[in-house]
This record gives sequence, structure tokens and C-alpha cells, in this order.
Amino acid sequence: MLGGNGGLGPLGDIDGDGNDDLVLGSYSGSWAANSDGVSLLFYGPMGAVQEPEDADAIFTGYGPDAMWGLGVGGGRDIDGDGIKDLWGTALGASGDTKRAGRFLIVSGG
Ligand SMILES: [Ca+2]
Ligand SMILES: [Ca+2]
Repeated sequence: MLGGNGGLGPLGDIDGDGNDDLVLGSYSGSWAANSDGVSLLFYGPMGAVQEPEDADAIFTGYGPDAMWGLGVGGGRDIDGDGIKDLWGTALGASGDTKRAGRFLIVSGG
């Protein structure tokens, strides 16, 4: 089960197939490995009910207590390649002891 803490973001058409896509983030709950966090990407078209197991891509691994998935979204071409991108925050990830956090961009396509 995904935790109740996280983001939900419409992406527009991130893979260029003409169907809108969706990203769901959660930084708590069993899918999020405690507070490491997880984001699930679903390519459209989608049914009325989407299970986490149905995700087309799962993003994890930004470190213990990274809280990846707290904020997720997309729908804009951030890197200028003409394809909409996905973004997310990992507030607890920093790679150092200051825990500065990271803003991550996943290129669409
Ligand atoms: Ca799409
Ligand atoms: Ca792009």
C-alpha cells in the first residue's frame, strides 16, 4: 500500500504517444521503503483504477530517508528536447550530512 504522503501530478503526454500520463509519489508506506520514497509512472490511457503493480516505471533509490515522492510533477519540457519531462523532490537526499535535498528531472521520451 502506498502511504498517504506524497504528490500526484498530471504530466501531459510524456512518452509522445498522444495519451496523457500520470505520476504518483509517496514518501511513506510499504511501497516507499519507510521514508526513502517512491514515484510511480503510469502511461495513458488508464483505467478508472490503477494498482501500484501496474506502474510502467518505478523510481526509487535516492537514499535512506530521502523522502522522494513528496513532490512530483511534470508536463513541461524542462531540458529543451521537445518532450515533456518528469520532476520530483527528494528533500532528505543530499549525499552529505547537511541534508540539503535534491530536485531531480527525468527526461521524457
Ligand atoms: Ca503518453
Ligand atoms: Ca524534455
